[in-house]
Amino acid sequence: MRLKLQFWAILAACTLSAFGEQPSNAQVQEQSAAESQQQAQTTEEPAYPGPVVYQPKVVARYPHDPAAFTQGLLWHSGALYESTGRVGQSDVRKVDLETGKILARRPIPADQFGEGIAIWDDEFISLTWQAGAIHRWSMADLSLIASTDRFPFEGWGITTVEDGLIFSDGSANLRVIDPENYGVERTIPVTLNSRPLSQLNELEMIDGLVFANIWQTPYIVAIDPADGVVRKLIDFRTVINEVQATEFGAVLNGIAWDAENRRLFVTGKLWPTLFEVELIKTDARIR
Ligand SMILES: [Ca+2]
Repeated sequence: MRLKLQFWAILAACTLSAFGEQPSNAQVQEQSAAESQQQAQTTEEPAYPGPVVYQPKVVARYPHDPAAFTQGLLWHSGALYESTGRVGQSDVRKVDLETGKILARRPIPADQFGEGIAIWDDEFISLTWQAGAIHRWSMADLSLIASTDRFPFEGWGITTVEDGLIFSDGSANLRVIDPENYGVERTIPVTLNSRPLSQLNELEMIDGLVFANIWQTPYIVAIDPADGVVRKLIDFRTVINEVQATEFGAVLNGIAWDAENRRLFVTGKLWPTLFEVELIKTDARIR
């Protein structure tokens, strides 16, 4: 009998596993892999419609401010730019990769909860969670250029696409917005194996796919913005186990891409480490 792995069951188990309460999920996956291998030898496998599953290989570790409640992360011109959350503690900052030192920092208004950050032209654009506020910051010195408080969505993650900005709001929809007036130009329902995938959080555009942290899980997915289908799923449990975060909110969150040198960086909220990783393709399947 085929053992079907239900993604949400895995997700629930993995979420617990990330906090050290549920050690058995890896065994479940191993059993599934063994069974599917055995099955492949005896029956005709239909074409696999799901995402290709990857494991991260850590190639470098850098210090990360353990007080940074990371909500947005990007790489630009030799430095990391990060936006952080929590009311009264939110800011945008320029960070030196090698040392983790904060090179410049600007506070987000104290009554707002900072969220994602993205580039548009020579500015950074940052979201807030429930304040309806979007801020524009100078690329030169992070000074505040303009703000609006009329954005009609929750702000979670944001990244840059060719025709605008794309943001998440915790739902299973990504939206492309006009970088000037923030009007919605296109809505992209996101699906994993034909099921809506919600909790989309921090974003990064990499080689034509929108990478997204799935909040409170050990997974980053890569979404095709043309149809919203998840093409890749990266399982970060090994990295999360290394970090051994104990605080409830200290989850994997933060993806940055150095396109010039093809380096992928990930970190988490309140994590002391930022990881440079390569993605290793596996035979694992999500059903
Ligand atoms: Ca990002």
